Amino acid sequence: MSFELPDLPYAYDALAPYMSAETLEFHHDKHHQAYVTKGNELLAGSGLEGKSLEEIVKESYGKNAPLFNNAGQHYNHIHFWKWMKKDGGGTSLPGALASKTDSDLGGYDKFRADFIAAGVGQFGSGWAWLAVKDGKLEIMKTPNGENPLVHGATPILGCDVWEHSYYIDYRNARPKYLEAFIDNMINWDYVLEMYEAAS
Ligand code: MN3
Repeated sequence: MSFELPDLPYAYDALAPYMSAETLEFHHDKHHQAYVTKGNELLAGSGLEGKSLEEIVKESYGKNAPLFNNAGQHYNHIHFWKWMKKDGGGTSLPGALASKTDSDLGGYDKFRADFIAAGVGQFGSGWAWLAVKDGKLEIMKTPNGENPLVHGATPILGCDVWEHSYYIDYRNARPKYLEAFIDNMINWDYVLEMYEAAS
C-alpha cells in the first residue's frame, strides 16, 4: 500500500491555545507530508510494497533505516492527530482505562508524572508512549521514528516530543508542552479504542 496524508480530524485552530494553528500547519502539512512523500519513494522497490503500514514498520526495522524512519513517522503521526482533540485531556478516563491505570501504573497521578518524565527524559527527538505489552499498560519512550510496535508492544497513546511539535508554542519548554498535552489535549476515547483493539 502506498502512504497517504490523512486530513486532520479537526480545524487547524481547534487545539489553540495549547497547540497553535501555525504549529499544526507546519507539522501536518510540511513534516507529515514529507514522511509520506519520502516514504513512498523508499517503499518502491523495497519488497514491502504489498504490506500493511504496521507490517512495513516492523519489517523495515533494523533492515532498511531510511524506509523505517519515514514509515514509522507516518504511523506515529496518523495516530498522533487522533490522540488529540479540542477540550481533551484531564482525568476523565473511560472506566476500563481508569481501572487499568490504577492496577498497572499506580493511578492517574503517577501515570501523568511518569509519562511527562518519559517525554522530558527522551534525549533529542522522539516520542513518549503509553503501550500495552503482555496484557499490561506500560510507559515507554523511543528515539526518532521508533515506536512500541518494534519492541513487542502496541501503542495506545503517544506524544511527539520532536521540537517541531512544540517549539513555536513553547520554545524550549518541553515539560510545559507535555503538561498541556496531558491536561488539555488527549482524546481518551481514541486511546480507549486502541486499548480495546490491543486487548
Ligand atoms: Mn512530528
